[in-house]
Amino acid sequence: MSSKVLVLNGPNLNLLGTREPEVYGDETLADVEASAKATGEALGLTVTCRQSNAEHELIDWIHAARGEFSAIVVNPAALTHTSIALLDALNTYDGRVIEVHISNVHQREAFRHHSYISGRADAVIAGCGVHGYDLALRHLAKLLN
Ligand code: CA2
Repeated sequence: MSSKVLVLNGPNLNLLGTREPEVYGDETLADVEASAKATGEALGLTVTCRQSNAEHELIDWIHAARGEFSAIVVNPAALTHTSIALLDALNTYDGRVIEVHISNVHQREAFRHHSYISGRADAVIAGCGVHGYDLALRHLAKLLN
């Protein structure tokens, strides 16, 4: 279990690479997930990737991660700014949590400046593009090994 990492992506991130490339880049979610798996493999981590547009599904996956995954990398997308339910779910989880945002949310609209998740996260990465997922995995490799 010590090397198992769950990468979770929230609402609308299935559209990565298809719209707003100036904000989110031109890589697709499939590209991001393939890269996360390859980076994980190189670091000795087994990476499982999931994306949902449904808050309850993300919550169910976090519950199921207890005792199964030693860390979660999560981009909660817009739920970052709205979801106490997602925060409560992460608070039931004992492993490491890294919050990733592709864009620099602090350079954007004021409503994106607050995150319900950051207080629970062990680290927060924003504004590094999709490279942020790789950075999160590299940090986890240090923490977990
Ligand atoms: O920068 C990020 O990663 C965000 O989590 C992305 C969310 C946004 O609500 C957060 O404030 C910051 C939005 C995800 C929408 O994804 C799309 C991707 C491609 C095209 C359209 C939407």
